[in-house]
Formats: sequence, C-alpha cells, structure tokens
Amino acid sequence: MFEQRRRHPEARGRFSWLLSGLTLAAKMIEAQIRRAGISDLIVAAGGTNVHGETQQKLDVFANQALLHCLGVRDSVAALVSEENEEPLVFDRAPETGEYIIIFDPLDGSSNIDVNVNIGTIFSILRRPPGVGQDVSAAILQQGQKQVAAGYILYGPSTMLVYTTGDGVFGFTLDPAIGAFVLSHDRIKMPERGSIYSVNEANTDSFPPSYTQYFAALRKSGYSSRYIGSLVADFHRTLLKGGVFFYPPTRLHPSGKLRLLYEANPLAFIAEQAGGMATNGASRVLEIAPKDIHQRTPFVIGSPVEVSGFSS
Ligand code: AFP
Repeated sequence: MFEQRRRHPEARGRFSWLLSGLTLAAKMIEAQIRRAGISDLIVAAGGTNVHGETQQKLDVFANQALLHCLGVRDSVAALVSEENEEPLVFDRAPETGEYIIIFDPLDGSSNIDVNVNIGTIFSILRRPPGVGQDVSAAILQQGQKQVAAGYILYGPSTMLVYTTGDGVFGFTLDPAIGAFVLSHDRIKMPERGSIYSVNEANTDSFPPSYTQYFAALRKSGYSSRYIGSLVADFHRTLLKGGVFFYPPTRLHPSGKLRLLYEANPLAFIAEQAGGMATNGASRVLEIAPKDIHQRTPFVIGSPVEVSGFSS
C-alpha cells in the first residue's frame, strides 16, 4: 500500500487510514467467525459469552464493526450498508469528509451455519466536488467512479483483495502476527476458464438466452461450481477464470444481487484484473443507479466467456 502511495506524492495518507479502518473491522469479524461454532454452544448454554455479554448474530456484529471502525475516521462522509435501510451520513465538512463507503458486511450469511466461506465487500466513492455538507444525493454514482473496491474472504485463510484502479492485489492474513501480508501481487484473471457458476436450481425461470449459453458451455466441456457465497464464487473465478452468473429469475426479475454493494465493487476488481462484468447487455460499471438497494442481473468473469454472452 505504501509502495502505491509513493507513486502519488500528493496523497496525504487519509486513504491509507481509511483502509486501516477496513482491515481492523475485517480482523474483528474474522475473529468472531473463527469462533462461530463455539459461540453457538455458548448461546445454547445461556446466551452470554465469558464477559456476560449476549452473543450477536454474526451479520449484525459485522455491520456494527464496520460502522464503528469506519465511522470514527473523519475522512468518511457517509456509510452505506446493505444491512441498513438508509445511509448513515456524517456532518463533516466537504474538505474533511472526502469518502463515501458502501459495503455488504457479511455476504453469503446463509452459509455461516454450515462453516462455508463468507465475505465482506466494499466500494469507495469520492465526494464529488461542489457537494455540500449533506452528501446523501451523491451516493448514487456509476460504478466507474469508484476510487477503490475490495473484499475480504473468510475462508481456510482470510484474504483481502482490493484495487484502487491500478491493478488488483491480494493480502493474506497471517494469524501468527495479525497482519495482512501481500501474497498475490497484481492478480490477472485468466483469458478463459473451464468453469461456469450459477444456481442451476433456478434453470426453469432463467431467460432462454442464459439456458442456451449454459448448454453451449457444457457442450464445450465446462464444469460447474456454485458455493452460494458471491465472494467465494468470485474469488475462484478471479484466480481460475471462467464465469459467474446471477440471471433474472421469476422470484427476482431484476436479478438478486445488489448493484452498489456487490456488482459494482466486484466489476471494478474484475476489470482491473483483465476480466469483464455485465448485466447481460451492458457494462455494469456504466449503469446509473437509481436506488441504493437496486438489484441487477450479473455476469462476471473471464473476457472470453463474458463477451461470448448476451441476454
Ligand atoms: P445470503 O447472504 O442471504 O446468503 O445471500 C448470498 C448472496 O447474496 C450471494 O452471496 C450469493 O451469490 C447469492 O446470494 C446466492 O443466492 P441463491 O441462494 O439464490 O443462489
């Protein structure tokens, strides 16, 4: 991070301070996740931990950890969480509160109970010039305006993957020293892969363009993987190539995934790694958002597979 900062002599360290808020929250969340099964036993035994505190659900804990660790950074103008109906807007002067942080605190939370990978996703926007004290009207920016985006994957190891628009970097948490160490320098997504990823149980309600494409992929020898945690499915696609889909379905005619919390940050990372992301028809990063909780169909992955599909 410091190396990247050296390339921007005008940088004042505010952004690095912001990222340290994210990594601190990530370590707090990861510590709770590692104890998830044990905490359940504690809850079953009376609902309180060793300090006499009531155990919280992990997604509530993750949300509060991020709101706290980021909210105290004075460069934050607003925090927009998937868990909260409304953004949390701070009354900070425009020259101080420079950044809007959008996050999904614990994505894939239905996988917590079964000890499967989950993640935190974040997207960082700059307060546009001329926007006064109330920044709420400036939250709905196109994904291409993001200044940084990333995710934390809580898996067999915990990883932070992020971009500031100059390549994608992966850091692995070394539990022995409690620090994220650079483990994946300038990640490149393979040109093409051999895996497609989609919830096949929804096949009957996918538009025909999707089912036809999946049939063509199968004919060409593709295999299939689906974890049901977007961060984990995306992380595999980033490293191994291939393509992930969440198409429109009967239940979710506009797709299930959220544009601001999920699609935009991962699309930014994918493009920075040489991949692509669309809503089936156009580039995700060019979609003009109308609502903070807006959903979108989502197709993301290697350029060969994503460019080969059109809804
Ligand atoms: P949960 O957070 O409710 O588990 O949802 C996870 C998620 O938003 C995303 O991480 C997955 O890719 C997607 O939903 C899985 O959705 P389906 O269960 O409908 O396939």
